[in-house]
Amino acid sequence: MDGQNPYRRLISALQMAVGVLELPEADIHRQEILALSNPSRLRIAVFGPFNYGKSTLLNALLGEKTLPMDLIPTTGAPIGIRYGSELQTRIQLISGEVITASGTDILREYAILDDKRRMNSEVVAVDLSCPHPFLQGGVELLDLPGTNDGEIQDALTKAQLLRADLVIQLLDGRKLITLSEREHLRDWLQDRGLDRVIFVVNFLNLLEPAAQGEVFNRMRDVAESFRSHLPAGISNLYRVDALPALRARLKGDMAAAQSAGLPLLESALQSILASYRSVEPTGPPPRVIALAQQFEVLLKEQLTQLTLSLKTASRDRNQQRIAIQRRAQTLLTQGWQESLQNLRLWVDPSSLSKTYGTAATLALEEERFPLWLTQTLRPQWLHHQRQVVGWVHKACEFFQVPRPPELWFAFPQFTPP
Ligand SMILES: Nc1nc2c(ncn2[C@@H]2O[C@H](COP(=O)(O)OP(=O)(O)OP(=O)(O)O)[C@@H](O)[C@H]2O)c(=O)[nH]1
Ligand SMILES: [Mg+2]
Repeated sequence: MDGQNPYRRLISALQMAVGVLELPEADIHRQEILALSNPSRLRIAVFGPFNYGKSTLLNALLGEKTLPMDLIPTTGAPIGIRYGSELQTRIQLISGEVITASGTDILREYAILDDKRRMNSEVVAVDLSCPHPFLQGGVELLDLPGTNDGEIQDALTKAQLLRADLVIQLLDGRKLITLSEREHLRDWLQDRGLDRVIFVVNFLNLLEPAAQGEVFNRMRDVAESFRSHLPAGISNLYRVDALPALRARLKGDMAAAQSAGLPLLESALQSILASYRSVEPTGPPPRVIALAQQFEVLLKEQLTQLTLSLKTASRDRNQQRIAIQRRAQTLLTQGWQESLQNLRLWVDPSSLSKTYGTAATLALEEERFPLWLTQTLRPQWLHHQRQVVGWVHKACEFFQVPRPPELWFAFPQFTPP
């Protein structure tokens, strides 16, 4: 650990938080921290309204129809694509179950929107492994659901965007970018500290050739007004015709791919990634800050719960102590009262004369009354007294209070008549 670098220190603190919170292996935060601990992992998110060709563009980059794409709003969960020796899908469900399947057909079952444009609420994360060289060395591509298609989707997409090192913002060449759309871009990206953004204009191929240049220039204004933080000499605006690019890749047609704009985007991505890799981060990027904030909330919740259970435990302990003391007090008082009652009964003149009358008379007659007193009556008297005093001492011991001064009754002095 580099103790001097605040970014590395933050990552270590977050790693510790994963342990403290005892997050399960499937937890998305835990995975995120593990990914951050591996500094070579760089995440590129493709972002934009639905049907802008995000999934198509990613498929073109991967050279395969890996991701579901359709004319209707489609992508129903953020899909992470990392390097792996085989094309495989891994779906994590809210129940903790993990489904792995070869290929990506299973995405149609779990990662597309339903007919009401809702996400599958059972799905926590969707990850693909794909043997494409572009992903080698720790690049992760992220296909996001379209925005403006539902509050929950938007919130999820926002969270995912913060995890990205680079955002590819898709623009639709067929549509004019209105002022409100510019504001939307600012809300989603710039105001949230996301400045590593490149714009890709799609669908220009559907315009008349004469209009294409004009539209692209208008898009340039949009891109220039957005202060992207990119390596020197790298433009933040590209034209890619996603579907023709994908078709060209599927056919292996280099020239067609070139005219669809794909290689230019690819080489820009490579340059950006190389430049990010060469710089050791000194301060945490927005996504790490966002993650740290989420952890702060989780840790605070944990702290509140622990403080509460600590308070409850100490209150319970206190109540238990009080209950034990009450019980002891009752038993001690009962014992003491019984012993006192026994003493009272014993000293009662009529019971004394009933028990000892005959023996006392005999002792008097035989002139051994003092001896009888010491050997017979006095031990009985002492026995009863000890019983009473014993309870008082027990109570003192239990309640940890000093014993009272000698509790003693003098044995009456008898002078024989
Ligand atoms: N003609 C033409 N069609 C395209 C182009 N790019 C994408 N499409 C089509 O547009 C539709 C939407 O593409 P997707 O890639 O599914 O769009 P998306 O942005 O991923 O959509 P969501 O996942 O729903 O947010 C699909 O039918 C694509 O075939 C293009 O450059 N030209
Ligand atoms: Mg999609």
